This record gives sequence, structure tokens and C-alpha cells, in this order.
Amino acid sequence: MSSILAYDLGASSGRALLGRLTDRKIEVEELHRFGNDPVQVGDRLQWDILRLFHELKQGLLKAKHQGIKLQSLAIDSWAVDYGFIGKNGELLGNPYHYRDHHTDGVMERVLGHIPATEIFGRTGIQFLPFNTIYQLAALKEADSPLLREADRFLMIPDLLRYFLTGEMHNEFSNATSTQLYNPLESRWDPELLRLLGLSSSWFGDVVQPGTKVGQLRSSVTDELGISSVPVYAVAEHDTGSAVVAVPALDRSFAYLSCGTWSLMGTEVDQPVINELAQELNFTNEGGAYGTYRLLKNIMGLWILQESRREWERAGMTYSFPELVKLAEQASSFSAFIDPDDPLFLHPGDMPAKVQQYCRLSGQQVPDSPGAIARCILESLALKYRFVLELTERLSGKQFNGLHMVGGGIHNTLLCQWSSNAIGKPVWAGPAEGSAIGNLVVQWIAQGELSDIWEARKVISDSFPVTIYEPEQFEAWEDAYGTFRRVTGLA
Ligand code: ADP
Ligand code: LRH
Repeated sequence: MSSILAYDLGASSGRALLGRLTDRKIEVEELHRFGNDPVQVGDRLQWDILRLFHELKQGLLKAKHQGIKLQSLAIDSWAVDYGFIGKNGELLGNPYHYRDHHTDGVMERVLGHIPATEIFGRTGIQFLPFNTIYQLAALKEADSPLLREADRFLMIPDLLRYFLTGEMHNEFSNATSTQLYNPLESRWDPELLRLLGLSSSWFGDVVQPGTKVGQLRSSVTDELGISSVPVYAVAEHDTGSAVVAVPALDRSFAYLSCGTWSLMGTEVDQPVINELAQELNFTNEGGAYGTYRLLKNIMGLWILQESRREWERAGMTYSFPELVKLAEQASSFSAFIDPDDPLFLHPGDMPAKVQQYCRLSGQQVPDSPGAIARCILESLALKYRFVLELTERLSGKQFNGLHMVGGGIHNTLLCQWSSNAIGKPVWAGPAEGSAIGNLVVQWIAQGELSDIWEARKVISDSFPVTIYEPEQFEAWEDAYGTFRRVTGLA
């Protein structure tokens, strides 16, 4: 039986999932999983891109050893990061991590000479200091030699796809995340490129999710002793793939893609580019089949991940389930943070940053891993309510519940608290949303599913969804008031 393969690279880990579609049911099997550990070299935080390519090849080897015939494969990953290819076809340097400090202050300086309304009006993309546009402006400011050598610009999945196939293409969903792509004119925005002094020749034609974009090249097939496999572009921005996989049957739905980041919003047919969207700093990221994601980034489980890493460094090793247990045992509603405070964006001693936030906002300071984990998770749930209300206001839709997908749904406490905070049901699943969204776009491209709505029905029939009903609404209502007061979220 033939299978298709989805590589999904998150900021914390990557996996290769095999998918089979039989009688309108999807079965998935995790073939390979690996850590994605960025590497600090001197002042720079970089992705270990060659290691990631090595892991993609390990996935292919595992398929070979299990005698699996692959019908096709595709890659999705976190957005905004990129590599440059030189004239000799080789990668120039290691891609920077979006949490690196080279963009500090750059967004503010760019906005000093290109008005925010101009950038938002041309792209519909939210202002995040690490957007590709500011990463490239940082290189320009630093007169980076990379820009003198650059011939082509490729986002992370474009780059890994190039390593696999030898062909260079820029994929649409990731292109929009750069804040350099104009969705109204369907092209890289020539005026923004000009104003920033970026060469338009670096940016290639943009291919849509569902396009066949090559075959495994002979250097890969010869090295691994395998046959060539067609390679597809899907919604290569992982959040784009995650939203494809939301098992919604109602066309008007709210989602939360919950992993390293929490991405909350709704799907729309046209980008919503107006004053309110800009003021609320919502984004319109391109998706599959003409859809856009009207959403907002929330800092997400990154804060817990980094806290865990810090405790580990100090010799206290906790698994995520252990941290959830400790949080459950800690006392409720003692202190809150605004997860989106810039304090939490960069790596560093996260427990100390949480404590600092609480101290400076005049709250009780959480003093144990359980109390810190509880503060983070309660604050996330309350921030979800805040952003869900903004999503309703901006989209003019009312949602009767929230779909949650992504690895974060393994945290059942967070799912329950999210439901408590929003006062509506949470429908949690599937956890491997991005990889499943990646698979179904390949099947649609090959005519095995008719469209995104048939795919969502098949996903809903194939994967269990856990329903969380709201509890303790009054206590959470009070907590929401305190949360807004201490965080200053009006
Ligand atoms: P990404 O794709 O962005 O790297 P994932 O979707 O894999 O992230 O989600 C990773 C997050 O999910 C972790 O940071 C952790 O907080 C949470 N998580 C994963 N497994 C569990 C678990 N068993 N219990 C609680 N939380 C979990
Ligand atoms: C989630 C994600 C998110 C981006 C961030 C950089 O993995 O792709 O949508 O904003 O990473």
C-alpha cells in the first residue's frame, strides 16, 4: 500500500508522519521525531539547518527500511525565517532564529521612514519585531555581506525542499508571513522592496499550496538508495497547515493552534485590511485554497518550554506532564502575566522573568515551579479569552466554541482552563494538526480528496476530538477582571 509523507518542523521539534487514506479514513503513523535545537554561536542564535536536512533524510531511510513506497512528500515549518542562496547554488550562512537579537529596535526604525499604515495596507500582516521584513532590514542596516552575495531568497521549507529537489520556489503561505508580499496584487510588493533597498530578483514566482514542485534529486536518492518521490508545496507555514486540519463542519469557526506559539483567530475568504485590524494588530496570513487566517499571535507555551529548560539547567528536570501536575497542585489565581509582554520573547531565565513581571506589577511573586507554571497557564487561558473577544469584534462573527489543535492539547489542564476562561466548549484535536493539514493538501492535489471541506469532514471522522465544557465560570470571570487590571489590557 502506498503512503504519503508529511514533514512538520515546529520551533521545538520536528516529525515525519506517514499518512494513508482508505475508505475516507486517514491513518497516520509517526515515522520519525527529532528535536529542533537552535544553536547560539557568539551573539547569534541560529537554526541548525543542515541537521534538520539530515533528519529529513533519516525519515526517508526509515521509510525505506520499513519497505514503504512513498507516493509523495511535503514539508511545513515555522514561518518568517529564511536562507539566502548564492550564485553558485549554495546556502549562504546559517538561517538566523527569529528570536535572535539582531532585529532589536529595527521595526521601530523601519516604521520611522515607512508609515505603519503603508506596510499594513500593502501586506495585511501584523507587526511583529521578528517578521522577515525587519530581519532583512537589520541585515541592510548592518551592511551584511550576505546581501552582496545573495542570489535567491528561500523560506525554511523552500530551502529544505531545494536541498531535496534542487529546485527553487517560493511558497505562498510562507511568503505572506514575511510582511513583504502584497495579497491584493498577488506579488512581492515592489514598493516595499524598493523602500527597503531589497533586490526584487531575490524573490521568485510564488507557488500555491497543492503544486507539484519537483522530485527527489539524484544526490538524495543515490545516497539513500531509494527511488525518487514527487515533492509538493503545501501550506508550508505550519499554522496554515494546522488550520487546514481544523475539523470544523461549520464554516464560521474560531481556532487556536497551540504549540510553541498560540495562534488564535478565524478563517476568512479575503484579507481584512482596515484600521481596526491594524489597531488590534491582527494579521491576514495566506492559507490554502484562497483562505486567509485572520489571527493574532499569543506567546504560547514557549514561556513554559523555556522555564522547563531553565529548571533543567539548574538540575531540576520535569516532564511537561509533571509540570502540569505541579501547576494543578499550586494555588489558583495568585498572579498573572501578559504572555505577550516583550520581556518573554527572547530566550533567557524565564522563571526569573515571570517573577520580575509579577513583582513589577505589584502581585504576589510565584516562588516554585508549580506556582510559576500555574501563573503561565492561567494567564494563557485568560489571554485566549481576550483575543477571542477581539476576533469576534473584528470579524463580526460569534463563536459557540473554540477548536484547539497542536501539541499543546496534550496539556489537558490548559484545555479545561481555556474552556473555563472563554465560558464556551473547547474541542481539542487533532494534536498533529500541521502534519495532517500537510497530508490532506497532498491528497487534494492528487485528486484523492475533493477540497478543503471534504478534507475537514474526513479529518473529523478519523481523529477523536475531546470536548471540554466550561466550569467555575464565576471564578474565571473574576480572574479575568484581575488579569486585565494587572496586565493593563483594556
Ligand atoms: P511546535 O510544533 O511549535 O514545536 P508542538 O505542537 O509540538 O510545538 O507543541 C509543543 C508543546 O506542547 C510543548 O511546549 C508542551 O508545552 C506541550 N506538550 C506536549 N506534550 C505534552 C504533554 N504530554 N503534556 C503537557 N504538555 C505537552
Ligand atoms: C508557529 C509559527 C507562527 C509564527 C511563528 C514564527 O510555529 O509559524 O505562526 O508567527 O512560528
